[in-house]
Amino acid sequence: GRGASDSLPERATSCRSATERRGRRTDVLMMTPWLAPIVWDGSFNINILNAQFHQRHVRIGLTVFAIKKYTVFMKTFMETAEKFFMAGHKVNYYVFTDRVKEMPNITLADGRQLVVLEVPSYKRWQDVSMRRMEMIRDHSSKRFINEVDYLVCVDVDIKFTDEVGVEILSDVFGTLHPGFFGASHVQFTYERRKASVAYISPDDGDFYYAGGFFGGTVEEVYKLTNFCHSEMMTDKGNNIEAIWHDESYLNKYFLYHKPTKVLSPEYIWNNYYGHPGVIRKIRFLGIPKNDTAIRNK
Ligand code: UD2
Repeated sequence: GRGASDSLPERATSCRSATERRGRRTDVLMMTPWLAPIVWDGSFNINILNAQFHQRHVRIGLTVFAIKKYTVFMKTFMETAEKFFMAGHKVNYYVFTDRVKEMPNITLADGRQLVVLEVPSYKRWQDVSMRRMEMIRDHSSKRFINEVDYLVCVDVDIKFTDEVGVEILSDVFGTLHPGFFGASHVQFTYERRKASVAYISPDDGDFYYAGGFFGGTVEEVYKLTNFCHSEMMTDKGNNIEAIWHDESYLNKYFLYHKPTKVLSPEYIWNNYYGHPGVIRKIRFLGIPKNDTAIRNK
């Protein structure tokens, strides 16, 4: 048949949005089945978004944990965040650590501050990773709710390599794990043992979300972390621990509480997965580490 565009009058063509005229992304999924945006490079105009969020005087909290040897990642983390994370906005860094003395001394831009929160450490690295949920929850109701509008909760063994701005902000958001964004839901590494409350049936699942980058309003992050921590405690009581720890419980949460925005793997890339063409910008990049040397010490 004849292509529809051949017969379109000039007027109709000009109804396309500016984004479309500049070249809409047709190579990636831009919307979840429940109509939440999936944030890819080229899907937003940062100047318009910055103006909107400045009008609201938005305050953002970035939570990160540097427990035991992981303090070595702090300097690069902070330096690259100063360059690329929410430039021009009000930012509080909330650093949870058991080694306050090892925190780097870095000059911060105007409107940004470092808040060091001293917390206990756990013997097993799995517990260190999982207990983040409890600590974020507790500080959300005690402190974060009075100080910031949104929380962004990330791993520390990562560096910012490009802009991460207000385009990520929404009521509750998760990030597509770089290892699974092209995979089918049966391949996702959800918890598959029914004995765990993190269990997800092979019939279910939308996406596989990374444990290392999620967030939302303080209220929503409270609900998310409270759910994950409670579910972990239930499993602990039954002597079972989900296969990917906090990440498994996070995936369970997002199955039943759909994120209002989903970030593309640009936001938590790892060179282990190469550099496919759909990844136009690598914004947040995992730092290779020797797991056995850095954990459990
Ligand atoms: C993945 C997830 C992570 C978590 C973990 C659970 C990504 C990129 N990362 O990371 O979020 O779900 O799997 O298995 O999706 N930490 C310390 N001290 C320690 C151990 C851990 O501070 O001794 C903190 C630190 O902030 C670190 C985080 O816990 O970034 C997660 O631990 P990891 O990075 O060793 O776990 P990994 O890389 O398997």
